[in-house]
Amino acid sequence: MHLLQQPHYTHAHTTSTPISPVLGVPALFRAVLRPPRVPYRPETAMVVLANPPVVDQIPLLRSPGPRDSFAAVPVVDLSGPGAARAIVDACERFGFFKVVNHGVAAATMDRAETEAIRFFAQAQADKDRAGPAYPFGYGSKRIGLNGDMGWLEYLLLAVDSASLSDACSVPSNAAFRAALNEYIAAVRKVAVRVLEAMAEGLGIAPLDALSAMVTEQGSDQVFRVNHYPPCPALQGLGCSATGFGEHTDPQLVSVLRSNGTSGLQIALRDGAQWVSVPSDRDAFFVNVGDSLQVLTNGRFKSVKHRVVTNSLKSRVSFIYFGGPPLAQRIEPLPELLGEGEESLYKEFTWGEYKKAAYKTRLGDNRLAQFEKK
Ligand SMILES: O=C(O)CCC(=O)C(=O)O
Repeated sequence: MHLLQQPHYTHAHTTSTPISPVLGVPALFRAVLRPPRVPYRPETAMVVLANPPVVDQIPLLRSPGPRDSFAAVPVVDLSGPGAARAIVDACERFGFFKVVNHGVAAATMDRAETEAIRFFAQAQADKDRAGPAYPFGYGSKRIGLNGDMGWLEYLLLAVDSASLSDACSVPSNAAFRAALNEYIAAVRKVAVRVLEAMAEGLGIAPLDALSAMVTEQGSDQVFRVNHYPPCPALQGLGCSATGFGEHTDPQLVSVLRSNGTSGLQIALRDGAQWVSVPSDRDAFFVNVGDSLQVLTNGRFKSVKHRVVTNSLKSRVSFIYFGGPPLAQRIEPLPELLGEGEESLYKEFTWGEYKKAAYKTRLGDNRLAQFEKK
């Protein structure tokens, strides 16, 4: 039993409150959530929402099908000679790529996943003691402070240098903390190698021009563990609950790894088409963030992405977000500006961008207010 469901579902034969906008299937949605009033028969008893005010606000999405699968995800062999060129090409085309031959031991990833599953399997009251998520800790369904909701629970954790910040005691379990610290040290190395290869591919010197921003003293690194329980109530209805609503990541890069359950989607062609990323528990997926878009003066695009929950299987994901120190100026690197080319953006620091981002909804175009008109 996935504990996230416990406080929100009950079996009853009553009319439920509609969840929210169902994209593209309103009639179906009404039929499910406002069943005709018929005499009670146990076999028609249905799952209804006992705590609708929260779940009410989770938007539904069309369930992805096989035709939505994105077979062309660029794959970068991080140990191969062509990594630098392949990364630049993928960042220009999609702002997204998959990394293989990354050198992180499967045991490191498995240990972190096992401990995360153990954490989320605790009683809700125990998990709630690790909350709230802001600034850091456990959260459930509410993402950020501006009304975004998703069918997930998560841990939002601060990273100091290459491990969890001692200033935050969550998670308190020693085995979980040790597993996450081992994972964070490893994934951070992947982020550094990716950023170094990126600098090489872009022809920027020194090689650590980008990676130093996420490793130097005071760099703003965040780690997130997401758990998306299955949502069986929607099985076979053609729609799925939004796990994590569409957004771009504000930092330089994010490095994601998930269990074998798919759900991640990225937007192609400026958001005109959503495609599903086939899951690969042995690989990492890298997102270009807004800051990297600005550092490259728009040559790389931060990728819009979201998560659609599965009706039958849980998804567990780990995301390392590499951000610079608060005082770091986010502006195009001089080497990347052509003759006479000007920055597309106003001047700002990472601290200013982060402050502005906290005031926005997930799906807002946060960079818009920093663009030169
Ligand atoms: O859980 C995932 O796969 C992606 C989540 C995500 O985009 C995020 O936490 O920012």
